[in-house]
Amino acid sequence: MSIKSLVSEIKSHRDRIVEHLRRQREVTLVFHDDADGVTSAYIVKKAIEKLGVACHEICIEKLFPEVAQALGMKGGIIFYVDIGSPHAPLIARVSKHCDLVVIIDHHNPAMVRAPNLININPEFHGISGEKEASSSSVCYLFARILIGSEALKLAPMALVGAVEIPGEIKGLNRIVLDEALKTGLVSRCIWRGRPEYSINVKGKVIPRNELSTRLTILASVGYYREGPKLALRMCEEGPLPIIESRLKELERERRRLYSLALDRVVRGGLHEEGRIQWFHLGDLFIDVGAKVLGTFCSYLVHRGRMIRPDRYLVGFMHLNPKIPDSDIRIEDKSKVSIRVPNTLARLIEMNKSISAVDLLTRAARRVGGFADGHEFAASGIVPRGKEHDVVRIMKELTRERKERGLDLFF
Ligand SMILES: [Mn+2]
Repeated sequence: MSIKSLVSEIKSHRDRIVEHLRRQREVTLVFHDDADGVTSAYIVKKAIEKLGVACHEICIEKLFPEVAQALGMKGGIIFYVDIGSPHAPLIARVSKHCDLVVIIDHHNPAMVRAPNLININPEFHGISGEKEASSSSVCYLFARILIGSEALKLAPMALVGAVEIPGEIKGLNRIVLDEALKTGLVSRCIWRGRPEYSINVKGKVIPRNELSTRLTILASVGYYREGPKLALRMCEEGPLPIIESRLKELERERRRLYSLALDRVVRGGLHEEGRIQWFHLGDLFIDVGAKVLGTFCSYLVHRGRMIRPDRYLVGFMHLNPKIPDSDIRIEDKSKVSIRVPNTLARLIEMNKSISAVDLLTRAARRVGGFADGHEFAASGIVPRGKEHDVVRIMKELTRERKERGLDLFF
């Protein structure tokens, strides 16, 4: 189990993928709305275009079943990058009409066997998708095998996606770093007092961390304002004036929305029920990507004096039904985010309280929604109008544990 085994798996699929690509004029490329997703999409797009096939890119914030289903009905070839592996069984089920579906991801994968589905994930080969391999690095490996040394020039962008994985650069990301250094487009630099790497994009040199932040802001805050397109363009052409001014606009917009939302939460918008403290922003964030709700919750946990440190913080907002660059709509849904303040985090670490992801996944499922995430942060989608049921179920779930004697501190 190693990088060698990941390489031989990709090699084993290569001829079949090329054969399928040669029969198509265009493929659909679905990617996640952050820097890892954008750089993954950029790398795969360049490799596919090299083979003379065009790409139609669709950026999504979550793997909505409606999106997978609508794309599956259209058939053809679909690539999912930095998204999809955990939902491979669902994708397989709704993609039966497709010639080929290729998932390249590093999130915890679910195993599924379908004749037209390829699920490339480092976790299947004993490589950690949280510590050693970003999705961009796996996509780079894929491109390197698909088009050979022509892919070398894509290594710097893979290194930008790998910013998502904190700490020392190791495993597959390390191999990508070595390849990126060979291009002469990557150099060592000091960033915030630490050794880091700068990337040269069309003559403009920029620390990879800053490039990564900008790509994420474009794709998420700018989600409904052509942000994902501009982010892909930034991978090709670097920080152009038009992109820089759009970024300033988005930063301003985010600050404005944060202060309106904070106002609402402070002025009676924060409700407490059992161990849940929650708020609902309605349509306030409807024109920015739903990821902004999660970052706002994190901001509240760190800065908001009204937030109790021993309770789950839960935020809701109405989800904009549009999926940009497609005719797919996600009607009547709300986005929910959950964050864990510090006192509660210690209890979860000691196994004395339920993790954010378990709590939200169970509550969302009960109302016909879905969720994913980690111990201290998670998010999900629920039917609009079911928000208060979600709160009530979470209240019950946290109380249940107390009665079972797990929460010694409450
Ligand atoms: Mn990722």
